[in-house]
Amino acid sequence: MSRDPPDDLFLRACRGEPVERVPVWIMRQAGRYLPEYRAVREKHDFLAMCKTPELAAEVTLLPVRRLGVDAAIVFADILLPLEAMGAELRFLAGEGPHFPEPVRRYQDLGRLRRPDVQATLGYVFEALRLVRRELDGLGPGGRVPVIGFGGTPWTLAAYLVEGGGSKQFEHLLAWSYRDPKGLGELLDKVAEVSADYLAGQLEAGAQAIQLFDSWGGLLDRDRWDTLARPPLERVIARLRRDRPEAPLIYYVNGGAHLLPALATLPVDVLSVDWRLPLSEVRRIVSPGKTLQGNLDPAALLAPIPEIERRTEAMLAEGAGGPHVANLGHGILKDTPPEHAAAFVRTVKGRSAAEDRLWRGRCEPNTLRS
Ligand code: 1CP
Repeated sequence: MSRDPPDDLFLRACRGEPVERVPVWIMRQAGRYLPEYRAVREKHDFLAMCKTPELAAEVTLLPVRRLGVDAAIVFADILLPLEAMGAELRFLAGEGPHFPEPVRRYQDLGRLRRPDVQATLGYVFEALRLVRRELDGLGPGGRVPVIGFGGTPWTLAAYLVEGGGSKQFEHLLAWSYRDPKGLGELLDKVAEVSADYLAGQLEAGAQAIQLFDSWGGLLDRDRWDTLARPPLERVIARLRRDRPEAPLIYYVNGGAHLLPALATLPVDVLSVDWRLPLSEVRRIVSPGKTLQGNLDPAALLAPIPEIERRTEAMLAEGAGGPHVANLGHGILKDTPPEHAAAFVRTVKGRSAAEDRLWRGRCEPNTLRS
């Protein structure tokens, strides 16, 4: 049975099927650049928002209504399953995520458990169910699919070992050279829980999954293949087995040197940063692979005519095969929302007047009424 929604352009492009035009969405589209997001965020802390399904669903839908993107992405965070495994997680104002007790050595693995994901992360599943219900109620052009997501085992381990974000990731890299087998066990544990969590998201209604490998680019190609790939492939195999029809998207930041290895990763879509033009990525991977990306997020800080020009150039670069338009990394928090709208409008080939008309049809339809 097909679970595709009526506006399934994005899913068809992911699968490399024929499409009327290139679909578009924006990584971190529900975040801090939106005044509506900041208004909700003023009243609730970030983790509370993630853990309150009504709020998470409301925020998920903001960019669908405001920008007319072709997919929603559930409002959550890649680090939530690590908290469910027993690692205390805090989000410090202005500083991002923090694990006060990082996992730095083999002996620390005993502190991590394999949780029941329904009991510990069920709030994300509930948010997905609410999002699906709301999207089904929107008009034509708004009944778009919802993407679930998680971090790759390597990227999740990076945060858990460092205790948060980092410039050099020296604890992680030191462990990887000192005791690759021990670190491998951590990656396996994280992979197991990630697979349960992502399978749960698909079960709850996510129609595609994006795997964020934000720090995969720290590794050279051989070490990516031996350390990062095996646990990632186990996650992929589980999702393929459970729900073969759901497209899988793999995103890497700073990973141009990994492309020859990524060409053989069993995913539907390769999502890349802006550092190589899409035509060159295609030459390295394969002409038939769906590519996602890859406008430089900083380009959305340019004047609107320049955004339009660069977006057209990106579309031309991607035209050699299936393409989902997006940025090369998350949208920057100082991006004016009208600039994000210009990006989406340009991909859709719409005028500003048509864009306003569309938005008028997607009036909020509040969840808590
Ligand atoms: O309001 C706030 O202060 C919180 C900011 C914020 C938001 C809006 C964080 C903290 N996470 C999120 C949501 C989020 N995170 C989404 C929501 C859906 C969307 O609209 O796209 C997604 C997909 C993520 C994914 C995520 N979280 C990644 C992978 C993508 C990437 O940027 O490379 C990573 C690395 C994280 C960890 C994280 N969470 C938050 C921050 C600031 C960070 C980065 C920490 C760092 O490396 O310094």
